[in-house]
Amino acid sequence: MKILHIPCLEDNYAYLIIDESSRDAAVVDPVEPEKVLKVADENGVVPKLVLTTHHHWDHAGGNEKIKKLVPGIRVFGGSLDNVKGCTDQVEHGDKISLGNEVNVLAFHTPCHTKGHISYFISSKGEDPAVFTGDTLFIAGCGKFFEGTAEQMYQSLCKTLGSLPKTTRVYCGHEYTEKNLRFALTVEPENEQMKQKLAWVKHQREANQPTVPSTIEDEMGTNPFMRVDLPELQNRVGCSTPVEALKEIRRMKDNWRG
Ligand code: GBP
Ligand code: ZN
Repeated sequence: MKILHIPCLEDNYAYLIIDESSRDAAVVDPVEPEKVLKVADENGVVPKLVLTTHHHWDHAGGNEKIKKLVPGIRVFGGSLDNVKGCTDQVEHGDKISLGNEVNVLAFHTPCHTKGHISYFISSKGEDPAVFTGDTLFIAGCGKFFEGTAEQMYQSLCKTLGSLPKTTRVYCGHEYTEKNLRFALTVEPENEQMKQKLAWVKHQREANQPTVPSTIEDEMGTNPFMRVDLPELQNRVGCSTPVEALKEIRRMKDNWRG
């Protein structure tokens, strides 16, 4: 499979996923359908599926338009999330196939929104990929608009944290540089974070994305995924993973970097 980034709006990413054997394609959060369809056209594919991570307009706001531009396209989205233009509601564990070789598995990852879905994509002989919308960002996580720290802990550290370490992580926004600068205020001596920040600055200066990461990388550099570590809990004055997650989110919400 091939995965292409499509920068949209200020700092959003839509993605085009192509099954090369059948030339079938899916798009994740196509908020600017014309941009996405241009990339699809350049690659000789017409998308058959839309995978919507959550109901916010900067993710689902292009669904009605892409349905007009691509008649028959199916629009997937979380059943608890009131996704615009949704034709197929998905629940945790639902499977969708793309072409002959690509399988999509839906995971309910609530908290940023109630019905947020992350899509895990696999194809034989390749490292899998997960599209995490605004639940897991590279070195960060989404704001808790419609859920609790308990839910975010389950979504981030259990559901996404149990995926294979080599899983490539594709998130909904380019927030990595700011996230890592914040992360270093929590763990100033984390060498892996420092190295990643240097790479991220280099990428951004060259106008290149910092996505994808991997689950393994996130375990080393994402403070919100590191809350099981007692030393991190101590550092933020907490004694459980959920308390630490809540506290680090509160710190980030108040941080003016
Ligand atoms: C910044 O600090 O750089 N631009 C600001 C942050 C996701 S988008 C903007 C922000 O708050 N982003 C959201 C978030 O979760 N950020 C994580 C973080 O700052 O650590 N959105 O566009 C946001 O979800 C939205 C749309 C929100 C509709 C509510 C509704 Br309703
Ligand atoms: Zn959002």
